[in-house]
Amino acid sequence: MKLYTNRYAPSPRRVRMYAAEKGIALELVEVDIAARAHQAPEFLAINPLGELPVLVREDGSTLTESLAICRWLEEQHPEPDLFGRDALERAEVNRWIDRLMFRLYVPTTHVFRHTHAFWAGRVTQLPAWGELEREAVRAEYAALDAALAGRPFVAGARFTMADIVAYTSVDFGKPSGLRVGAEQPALRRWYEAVGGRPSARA
Ligand SMILES: N[C@@H](CCC(=O)N[C@@H](CS)C(=O)NCC(=O)O)C(=O)O
Repeated sequence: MKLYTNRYAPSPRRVRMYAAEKGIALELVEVDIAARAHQAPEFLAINPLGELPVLVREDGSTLTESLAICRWLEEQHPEPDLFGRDALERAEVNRWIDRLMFRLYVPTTHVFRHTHAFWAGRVTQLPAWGELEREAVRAEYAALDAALAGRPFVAGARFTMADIVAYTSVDFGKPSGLRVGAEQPALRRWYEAVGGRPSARA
């Protein structure tokens, strides 16, 4: 299977990290966002939204949305389980995924889009909005720190998709100057532990 991806972007990274944890081999096709290759007619024919990632299945059909891709792969490759082994664990993993997508990932992308030089001239930037979103991200770091003080991983005792969503989002804060500080020791411990997994380099 082929994955249209970009090495710097957090959404395709979610899928690469997930696939690495599962041992699923994907043929990576790099799409250069900086060169606007994702807006070229050839790529828009694959995903009219002009977004990454896109999975191309063995039958040639395509699937977009990083979480839909991972959930589809999970059904084909149930082990090792990353979405929850029973109803209760699945609910907890999904609760964290939904929360983190809204309260961590999206605000982190807003900070990048509205305050970073990369997007200057590419989109209309509203720096004040970016700074407000920076505060939202910091608040979610503090909430994650509190949650992780009581358990090793985001959704409980073991590594799941919730950790992939959290890790790729926190890591994507770096270009915008967002950092996990010493005042958040549980978050820092978790961030370093997850960053040490081979899948973090995928
Ligand atoms: N909800 C989508 C988000 C996809 C998305 O926004 N991808 C970004 C990279 S992280 C993208 O392709 N951005 C191109 C652009 O904004 O022009 C997913 O999870 O796959």
